[in-house]
Amino acid sequence: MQLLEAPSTPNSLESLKAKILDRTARVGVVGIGYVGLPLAVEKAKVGFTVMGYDRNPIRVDQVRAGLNYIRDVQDRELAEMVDLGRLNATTDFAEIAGTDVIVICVPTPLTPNLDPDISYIRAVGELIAQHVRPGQLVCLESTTYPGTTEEVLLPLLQRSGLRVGEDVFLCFSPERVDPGNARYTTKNTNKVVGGVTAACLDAGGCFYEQTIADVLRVSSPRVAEMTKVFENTFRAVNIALVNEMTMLCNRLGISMWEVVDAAATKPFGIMRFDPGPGVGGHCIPLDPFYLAWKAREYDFAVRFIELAGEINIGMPSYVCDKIRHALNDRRKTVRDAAILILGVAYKRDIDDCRESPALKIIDVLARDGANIEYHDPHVPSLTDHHGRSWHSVPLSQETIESSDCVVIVTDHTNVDYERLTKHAKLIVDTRNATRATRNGAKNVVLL
Ligand code: SAJ
Repeated sequence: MQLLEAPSTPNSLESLKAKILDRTARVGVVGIGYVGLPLAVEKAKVGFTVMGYDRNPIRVDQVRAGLNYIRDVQDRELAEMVDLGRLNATTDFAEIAGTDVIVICVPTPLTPNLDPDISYIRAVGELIAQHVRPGQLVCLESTTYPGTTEEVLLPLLQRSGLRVGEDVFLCFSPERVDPGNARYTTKNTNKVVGGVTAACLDAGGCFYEQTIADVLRVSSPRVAEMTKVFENTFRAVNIALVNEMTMLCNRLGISMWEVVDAAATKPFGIMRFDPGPGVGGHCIPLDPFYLAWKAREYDFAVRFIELAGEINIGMPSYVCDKIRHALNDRRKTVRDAAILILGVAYKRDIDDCRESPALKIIDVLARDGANIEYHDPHVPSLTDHHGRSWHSVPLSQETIESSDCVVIVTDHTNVDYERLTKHAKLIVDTRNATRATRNGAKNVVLL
């Protein structure tokens, strides 16, 4: 779809850009989570006055008190922005309705049958539409299927009678946050932005260029939406490929871990992915299904997405089979076995358990009658899918030695794998975390 060519009224676009350039533009961020809070702090740091909006009063109170709750945000920077009066938060949408730039960073989950749930986007769109005024820029950042901005948000804004591209401006710019990545942050990860009209794109590009050096302006919101879901589909498919190759290599008596290391020496034409116990987080397991859902509307089956999902979703069960066979080889059953799950976060060195494979592995082992404990230095406690509370146990010598099987599900760096390898009866290592310490030990079984 080509950009609509509605000419913008010079005063609205130019005055908005002038406010952005001289930092008098007030910014509203809807959703101050792992995407919204880093964005809010970065905008405040370059001089904007930012108001975060969230339905969660705890988050709002923490921001107001200058207390950080997102690991990728520097505590000191958030506190400083709050002290300077550049960053605030509210649970009252009316307090951000009048801002000049509204950035939407709300969740885009899936329904139980893997259909997109854009109810959060729609709800915010309705709120914005009730308050929208001339001169505003609305940017959607939530990962979603191509078409959401123009099919869902655009009609809502147009309901106000304002002309999108003349009075009010609408863009899509995907978030590219990699939780726990210290090298690439909201500040230095280049940005893609697509506008409903040329003027929308001009306003959106101008806004993001105030905090990010490399902003790529694309021809439409759909291109920007598709870019994001393609990026995450690329990851999901390649993770599934390495997982499927691991299952094959197990039958061939080949270590896929050694194959991955060897293949990674090729300086071109390949990108490293590692086998794992499954795919967690709130992006990779979900986003590709947004694209698959939209494709079905066009009678198109994205078979890679379906197959990758099938393989990745099946990995926790594969891990449980590995555990079952490893115990069986030692004349033990899963039933009544003392099993320690080491690492429950969905990936290393973070504290997020959403969609974590560990939770699925715990479900299966508990159903089979195992006595389960977990240790995760980043996750002191958690509530599983059944509402049951768990608490991380200390990784003591006694805990290690008394476990019939230690399952490394997340390879946090701050764990003593040498001590673990030395004292555990049996380790099922789904992350090759013991590569430097097992030295041919017979008590370690790799995925
Ligand atoms: N995983 C593997 N093998 C791999 C890579 C990942 O098993 O080789 C697993 C991880 O353990 C984890 C899951 O897949 O359980 C997802 O890991 P991830 O790092 O791909 O996903 P996220 O959700 O933490 O962050 C990703 C971003 N990560 C990277 O690009 C490295 C990026 O794709 C997106 O910006 C982000 O999702 C998002 O918000 O969409």
